[in-house]
Amino acid sequence: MLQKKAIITGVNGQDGSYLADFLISKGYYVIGLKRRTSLINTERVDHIYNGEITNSQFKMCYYDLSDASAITRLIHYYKPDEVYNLAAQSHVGVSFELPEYTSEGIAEGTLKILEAIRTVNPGVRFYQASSSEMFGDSTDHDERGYTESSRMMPVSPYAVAKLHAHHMTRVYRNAYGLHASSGILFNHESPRRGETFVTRKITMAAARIAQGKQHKLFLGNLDAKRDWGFAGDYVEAMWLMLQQPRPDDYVIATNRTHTVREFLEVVFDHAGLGDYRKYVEIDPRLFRPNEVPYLLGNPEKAKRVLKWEPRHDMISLAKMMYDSDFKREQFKP
Ligand code: NDP
Ligand code: GDR
Repeated sequence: MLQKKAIITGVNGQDGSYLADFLISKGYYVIGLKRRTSLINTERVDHIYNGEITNSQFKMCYYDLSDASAITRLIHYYKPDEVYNLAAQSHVGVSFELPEYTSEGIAEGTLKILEAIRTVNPGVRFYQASSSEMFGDSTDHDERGYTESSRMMPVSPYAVAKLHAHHMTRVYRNAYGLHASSGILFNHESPRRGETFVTRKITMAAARIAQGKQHKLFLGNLDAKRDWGFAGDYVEAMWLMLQQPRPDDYVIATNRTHTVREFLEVVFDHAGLGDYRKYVEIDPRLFRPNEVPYLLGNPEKAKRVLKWEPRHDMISLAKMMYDSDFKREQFKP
């Protein structure tokens, strides 16, 4: 059987690195796309890059969301079976400070890839990293949470751009018959999560506090509710979407929601630090101009069609992340 080939944009990111691990375990040849940075930041894929499989299953190439010719050339040259579009300025808070940059990368960058696929080879299967942020402050859900057809009311530049890319993916699917699917993924975290997202910020701080290296943790809104899952579980759902006979949109979530405060309580309790309020201070600068107050996803369709189930919940995830950060901190000066 011919070895399948996949392009992953944003391979250095949290999801890109887990997806590369997953696809390599399935026998794929992975072309991971990274942007140029002044310092090397391939830490999340170094275990692949430095491993023995590099030549037969993994290669990295330069790419930027703004460069249509680069993605066209890469699709033409490597002839991938699948393209996973994970690259983005993915921090919601930062998108209020960099709205044009965030929006152009996500909205126009996705369109450039769709156009490249349509032009070079419409048979390439495409995955778009859509987001639960697109629901914004919509209240169009029942007690089981948001579904694929719930009304979306984005409240940040990031989420508006993601909604643009989400609809563009649907338009290319319907207009040109592309096998283009969007995963509406709710928050997913891991020991590889970026250090400025709230879960990782909390687990890193608790690990440092437990080792006497830090005394305070500054946070913003503790009342926001999120449906948190494990990134390693979610990349499998991305792959499953592209293995279906027909493209479609799927909500990927755990169907449990918790406040930031509850995440804090689980981590500080697991760390043996007791009441988090001894360490946490609220910094008004960390509040956003607009906030998504509540997210709960109903992954019933993914369970039924993809046979996908999350393996981790918020509590096992929080403990996994804290334990990993505690170990990592022990090796730092
Ligand atoms: P990360 O921020 O960890 O990774 C994003 C990746 O995109 C990074 O490798 C980054 O490069 C790269 N990137 C950013 N801007 C550009 C650009 N202009 N050109 C090329 N590459 C770029 O995000 P996640 O892995 O957490 O998320 C993956 C995708 O899924 C994102 O699109 C995100 O918006 C979306 N998503 C994430 C969810 C989550 O909870 N994690 C939930 C729903 C959607 P560099 O490493 O150099 O910074
Ligand atoms: P989110 O994740 O905005 O949901 O986007 P984040 O972890 O940044 O925020 C979650 C909630 O925590 C509150 N919060 C803080 N957030 C950060 N980053 N830092 C803080 O100090 C802090 N204090 C409180 C936030 O206000 C928010 O309510 C993530 C990203 O991965 C997106 O790319 C993705 O699309 C969505 O999840 C689904």
